[in-house]
Amino acid sequence: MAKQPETLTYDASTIQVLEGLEAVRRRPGMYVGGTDVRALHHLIYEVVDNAIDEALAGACDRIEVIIHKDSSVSVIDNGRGIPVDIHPQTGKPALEVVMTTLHAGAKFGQKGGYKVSGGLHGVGVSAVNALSEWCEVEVRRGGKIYRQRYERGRPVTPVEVVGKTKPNDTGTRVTFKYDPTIFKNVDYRFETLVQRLREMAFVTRGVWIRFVDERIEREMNFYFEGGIVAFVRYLNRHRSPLHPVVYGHRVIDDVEVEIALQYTDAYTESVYSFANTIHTVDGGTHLTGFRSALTRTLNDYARKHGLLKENEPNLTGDDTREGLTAIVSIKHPDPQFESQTKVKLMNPEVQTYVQQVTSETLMDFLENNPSAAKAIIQKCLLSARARAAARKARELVIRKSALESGTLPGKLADCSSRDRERTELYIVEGISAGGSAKQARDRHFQAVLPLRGKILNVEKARLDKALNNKEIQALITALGTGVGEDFDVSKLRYNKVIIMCDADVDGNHIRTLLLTFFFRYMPKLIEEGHLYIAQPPLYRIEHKKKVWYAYSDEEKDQIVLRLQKNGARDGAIRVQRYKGLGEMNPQQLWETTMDPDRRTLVQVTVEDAAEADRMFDILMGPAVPPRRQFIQRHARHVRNLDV
Ligand code: 0RA
Repeated sequence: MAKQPETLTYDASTIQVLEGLEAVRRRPGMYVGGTDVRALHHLIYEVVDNAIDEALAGACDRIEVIIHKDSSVSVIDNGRGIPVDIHPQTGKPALEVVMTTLHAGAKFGQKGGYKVSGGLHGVGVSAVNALSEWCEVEVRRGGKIYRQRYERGRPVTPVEVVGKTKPNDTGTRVTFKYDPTIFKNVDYRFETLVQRLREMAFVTRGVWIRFVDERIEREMNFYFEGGIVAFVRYLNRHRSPLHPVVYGHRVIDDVEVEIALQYTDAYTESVYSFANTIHTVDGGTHLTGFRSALTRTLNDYARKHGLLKENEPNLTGDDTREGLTAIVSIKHPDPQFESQTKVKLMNPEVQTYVQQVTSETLMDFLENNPSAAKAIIQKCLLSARARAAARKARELVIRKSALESGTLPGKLADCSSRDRERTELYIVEGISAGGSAKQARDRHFQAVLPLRGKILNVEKARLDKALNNKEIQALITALGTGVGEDFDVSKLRYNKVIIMCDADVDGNHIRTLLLTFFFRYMPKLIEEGHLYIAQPPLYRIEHKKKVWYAYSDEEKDQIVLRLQKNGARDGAIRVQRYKGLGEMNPQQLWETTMDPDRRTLVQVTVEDAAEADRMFDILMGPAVPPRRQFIQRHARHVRNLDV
């Protein structure tokens, strides 16, 4: 059947072939990704890929891989067998062309319904041949057994008929010994091959792969009727699944898409993607499509069924991957890989296809299995919360180290005394009020830290935002205590920390924010009675050059009534309502709000930590009345504290 020349003649096509194989030997990196142990294994994968291609074409259901004692390898399949008839363009047997010509693999047999191929862009088995010290191929086809031998890629025998077999016994046996002058100091690893061959068996349902390592006399057999569903079950064999494996399968535009997924109570993600049975280690468009569909579908379902409340943010990709085990496997007639080593799939259309299959399959499962759906969503929510907590803790650590620099903030007008029993820090809202306070204070024992009100004056400012705020950071540094777990009250630089804000809405907000901050990050400061709220007067009452201050409406009414009883004319009593600290001159500010002999301070107290936690919600909640109640209930008025 095949032409059998007496001697091997070197014609033009032969020279081309030799140049091609020489190129592979000179630059193995371009064809198998190098000369290391990974590339060495690649030789086996390349031949097995060809056999798997036969399986994908429905022509093969049995593959054997045998590592012999001398580290030569046989890959045996029961596919159609490499064609042996004369190839018209070269006048040579197809077998020789396939084994010696680059890009002559799958493309060659396209007419034979050879649609899907994992082969290396058709570089294929000829590259393995080129990198082998010797190689022998035996083909069973058309009732005959053919054989050819090669050394370093060159044929050293013609394609010969070496025997007979039954017409329906077809297949290929490739035996090769890697070239030790190219692959130095390396050898095959049993475990690496076991893993890869197992994967291939999983994603090629119904193929039996037998693996024998004669060097160590070990044998493994892989056959998975369940395909990738069995793969997911296998990966989860030591974990506790939350539901049965979800499986989807569809062919869209000649691209076969298969997905299988299952959540367990674990925290790790085990998602593997395959393209034409090749494990795409770096993922690609199929994996991207799967992930985006997964997150979107879970969010859609969770919203629709009220498992995610309106005020809760969407689950993120990270949230939906914890505890997830999944296989995404696609088979494409023309796969585009990022590199020769086939680790990342690039075909853009595949993303949409996988998205479609994943969304439909998963939504269908969720709608029909509400209790499993609930378990999955709850698992995702739990991981979202854990992630948020971890992030906060991390940010706090970063912030803490930034705050431990020890240099006092520039805006702080410190006091001269270091007598911790007497010193006070006024935290003042607004730059102008801060200026007045600096002039009004007794600089011997009173320090002033102005805070830019506008920055903090965000309605319901988030606490973590506040912690990132430069103003709050200045405050922490000024106090000297550190924050959170590292808070050390013995390092507190002042005996009294006094919040001084306007008595208006803005002042209320900033006070609430500061209180919340202290509750959360410096509860000890409150427990040990160091935190106070200054009480600027609401009214100034003047009569005949004499001045009174009132801190409430009732107090104002009482003063006015007393003056009237003493015969004061209405026109002679001047009542001024203070809208803010800025309306007072330094002298007035001193007399009314800062002079220890005349001021009113509200001491903030907290009974216990549990109580403080509840208060946090009250303080940060949107409703104003409970917040006001809180401040009234947990603060006690102490007039003339130092008297
Ligand atoms: C070219 C064309 C066909 C099959 C193969 C090569 C082939 C290569 C290898 C390598 C190892 N095992 C293999 N099995 C097949 C198509 C054959 C046809 O159409 O009949």
